[in-house]
Amino acid sequence: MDIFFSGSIRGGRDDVDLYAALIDCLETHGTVLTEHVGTENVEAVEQEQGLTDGDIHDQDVTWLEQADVVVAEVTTPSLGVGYELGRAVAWEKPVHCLYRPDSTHDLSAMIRGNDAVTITEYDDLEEAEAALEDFLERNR
Ligand code: 6IA
Repeated sequence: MDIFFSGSIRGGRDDVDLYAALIDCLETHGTVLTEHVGTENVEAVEQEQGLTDGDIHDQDVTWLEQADVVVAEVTTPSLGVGYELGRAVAWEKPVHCLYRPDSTHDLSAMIRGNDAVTITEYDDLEEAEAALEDFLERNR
C-alpha cells in the first residue's frame, strides 16, 4: 500500500517529531512516499539538492496521485497540506486527518466540514496510531 503522509513544512515545524513517529507507524503497514515530511532539516537538505519549488510541487502531486491512501496531521495549519487534501478528495482517495483539540489553532471548516474526510481528534500518539491502524485496515 502506498501512503502519502501530509504535514506542515513552511506552515511551521513544531510537530516534526510527531510526524516522524506517525511515519514510523505508517511504515509498518505500507510504503510512505513522503518520509521527508518527518525529517528535521528537510528544507536545508532540499536546498542543498537544488530542488526548486516547482520540482517539489510536481513531485508531490505525482506521489499524491500514486498514493492509495492519504494521512495528514492537520494541527499545525499549512497551505500545502490543505492543497494536498483538496486534490486527494477530488481524486476520491481515502483521506484521514489527525487533529489535537488542545491546539491553539481551530481546525478549518474546509476540513472539518468535508464529509469525504475522516477526522480523528487525539491527545497522544497511542490514540493516533490506533486510529491509523483502523483506517488502513478498512482501506486495505
Ligand atoms: O505549505 P507547507 O510547506 O506547510 O506544505 C507542506 C506540504 O506540502 C507537505 O505535506 C508536503 O507534501 C508538501 N511540501 C511543501 N514543501 C515541501 C518540501 N520542501 N519538500 C517536500 N514536500 C513539500 C520545502 C523546502 C524548500 C525550502 C526546499
